[in-house]
Amino acid sequence: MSTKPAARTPISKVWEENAVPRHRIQWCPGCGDYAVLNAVKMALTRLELMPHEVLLIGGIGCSGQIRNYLNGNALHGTHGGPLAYAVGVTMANPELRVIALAGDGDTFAIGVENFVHACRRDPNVALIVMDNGVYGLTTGQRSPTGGLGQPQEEFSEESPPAFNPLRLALAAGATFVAQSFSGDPRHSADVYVEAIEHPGFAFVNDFSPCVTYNKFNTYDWFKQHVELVPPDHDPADLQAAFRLLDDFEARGRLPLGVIYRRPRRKKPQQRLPMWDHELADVDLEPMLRTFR
Ligand SMILES: Cc1ncc(C[n+]2csc(CCOP(=O)(O)OP(=O)(O)O)c2C)c(N)n1
Ligand code: SF4
Repeated sequence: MSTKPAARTPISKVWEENAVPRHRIQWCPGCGDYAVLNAVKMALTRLELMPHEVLLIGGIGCSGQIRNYLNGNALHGTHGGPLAYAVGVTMANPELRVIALAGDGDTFAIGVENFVHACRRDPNVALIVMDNGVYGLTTGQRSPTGGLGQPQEEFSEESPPAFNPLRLALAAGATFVAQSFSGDPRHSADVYVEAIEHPGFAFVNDFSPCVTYNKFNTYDWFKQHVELVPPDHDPADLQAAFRLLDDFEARGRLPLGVIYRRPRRKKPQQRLPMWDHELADVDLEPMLRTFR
């Protein structure tokens, strides 16, 4: 028998590999979510986090599948629920890096109240939204961010104007607001690193084209409309963040990068007492005996 200690898999290898073989990934070829997957892997590798230090929480949707393909501990929540679970987990265990990975329908339609209250409560959670403007999994119904960039003199009940998640996040009190694009996963990874390191609620809206159901907001369309946040933008200035959004909107452009970041004003988070006493002091033997 070898006396050599078992070699530990280096962190870079842990995250590099998919948790399932490639043929079991269910996304359509070309879906933007592949680039989000790669960018998340790059970010976690760069942060040198081990899988047990991270909890990945997915919602229901094509986007929610992402947590099945990553090697970390994961929880598959309900549609609209990833942030609710994420807030609960971080209250119970503030040591964990909690990352919610959600769809735009998930976050800005059914889950919008969770989004607004996460912005104002500032939990230590990073949220990455895979924004494709449609409900991909249920075959392409229009989501709140649907219609982005389409001229609309008038609108109907079914097709109201596109919702702007960055403005809502800023108005609701989020302490980190950023945007990225699946066509540039290296830039996305840079943004995710900052989001995951942010001590508070960090929201990243990642444009992740649905190649099957959104034939307007394609990769080419995004390439023509995205533009990096200028280097002289001061992300610590809330009014400057709103001005930046006004300026980009007036020019028909979509900003990529960190739009707003401010230190949290919140008192250090306390671990919620889940039991009257610590489990370490409880004799579990009598209970376990009943199962033997
Ligand atoms: C409570 C509830 N309502 C509706 C559904 C049906 N449903 C499943 S996924 C989905 C929308 C998915 O769209 P989105 O969140 O944008 O994610 P995508 O599939 O585009 O990544 C809906 C409406 C559900 N599973 N649960
Ligand atoms: S339906 Fe759209 S969002 Fe879903 S996997 Fe296919 S391309 Fe991606």
